[in-house]
Amino acid sequence: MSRKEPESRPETEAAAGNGLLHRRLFLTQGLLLAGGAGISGQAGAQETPSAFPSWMTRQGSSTRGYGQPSGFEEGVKRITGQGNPLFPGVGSSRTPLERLSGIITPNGLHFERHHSSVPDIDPGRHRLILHGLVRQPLVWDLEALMRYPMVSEIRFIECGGNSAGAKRGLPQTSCGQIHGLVSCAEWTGIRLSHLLDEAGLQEGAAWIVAEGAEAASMVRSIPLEKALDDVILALYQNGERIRPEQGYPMRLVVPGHEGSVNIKWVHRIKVVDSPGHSRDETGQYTDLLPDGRALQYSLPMGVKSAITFPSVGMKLAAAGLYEVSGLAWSGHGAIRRVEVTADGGRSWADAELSAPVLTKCLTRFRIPWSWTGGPAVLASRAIDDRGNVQPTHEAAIAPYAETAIYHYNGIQAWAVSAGGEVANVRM
Ligand SMILES: Nc1nc2c(c(=O)[nH]1)N[C@H]1C(S)=C(S)[C@@H](COP(=O)(O)O)O[C@H]1N2
Ligand SMILES: [Mo]
Repeated sequence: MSRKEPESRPETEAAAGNGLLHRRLFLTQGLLLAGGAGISGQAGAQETPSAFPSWMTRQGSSTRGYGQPSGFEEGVKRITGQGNPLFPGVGSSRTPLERLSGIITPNGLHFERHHSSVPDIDPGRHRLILHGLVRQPLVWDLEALMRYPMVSEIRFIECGGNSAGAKRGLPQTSCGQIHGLVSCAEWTGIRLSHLLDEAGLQEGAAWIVAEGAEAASMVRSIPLEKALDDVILALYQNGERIRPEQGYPMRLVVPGHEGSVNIKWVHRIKVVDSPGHSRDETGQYTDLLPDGRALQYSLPMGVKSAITFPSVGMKLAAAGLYEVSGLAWSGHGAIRRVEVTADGGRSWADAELSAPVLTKCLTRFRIPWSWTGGPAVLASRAIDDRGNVQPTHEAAIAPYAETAIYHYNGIQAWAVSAGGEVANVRM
């Protein structure tokens, strides 16, 4: 009997340098590879249980009114900042991107950004007012809004200030700490165009200004064209009513546009002929240029990606086969392609995009990698369906003043040392 040889050797199936492999190796020759490339070494470390574990011999717990993750997952938490005692309630928390998989952010881990604090809104007393350049100003309570036709769409929200740390330096924290001001949820609600149509737009209408109902009322302007396109007045987040932190009982979801225009706790929308130049869009979220001028209303977030596994702070246990995985997104449309390098950008291979691949939505990418145990520099480069390519760090910072912090989407590289430690590096 002759043993069947693998159709091609792992070496000849390389997709790019330093161990990046074609995914079909996983699918058709996965076991052969595993046998030869080290996963078995890891699996071998597990002992065969010699006795029944306690959970097989004792009664467990019963049903719960509202479920919680396993106690063993206690470490999977939002990354919260220090806070400032002078501004209680103000601040942000980040999604631990490297502890999650797929594209949906669980509601309890959706990042937060509060400019004053989280109001405790009684939904029975909350009202939404639509006025300004409309034929008929309107006001709704929640009960009235619930009777409108709704849509459900999976969209990311990314703060304009996300990744600012990576723009300025090389934080050795965690992927979520650096890039976790982005999250993704299924938002259900009413198309804003529907409500604007009902009020009837007047001549000259060109922008809307939206205001939140918290104590310091965040205010932001949105071009009418966008408001009539895909903006949602969202009432549900991943199937349940929006969490207080995300804008209970209603928020705007402005797909692909910087987080701050996604007004939470929205209670007033005014149709106007020019942007409002509010405190929240003049003091912040502008892009300072080298000549001292600043760009305003840079609303769509650029095409971007980051490898979440492996990523900074992790340690690879042994040489062998791994699945490199990460997230890509674009405020301009859908992700068309993600390229991955393991040799610091000398060669690139296309990663597999895991379905669903949706517009203005996080997209999960994956590619097998055979780590030799030597140094490697991993990075990803995303391309969207409008042809936008994620820029290098140098290209991303070039147009702006040195102190500019918003809208950074440069390529993120992670170095794997011979010992398996993963660090944040420039490529
Ligand atoms: N009313 C109100 N809306 C708001 C904010 C706020 O402080 N108040 N923060 C904005 C900013 S800067 C961002 S990035 C997003 C964050 O949304 P999230 O907290 O649901 O992640 O909400 C935006 N909408
Ligand atoms: Mo933000």
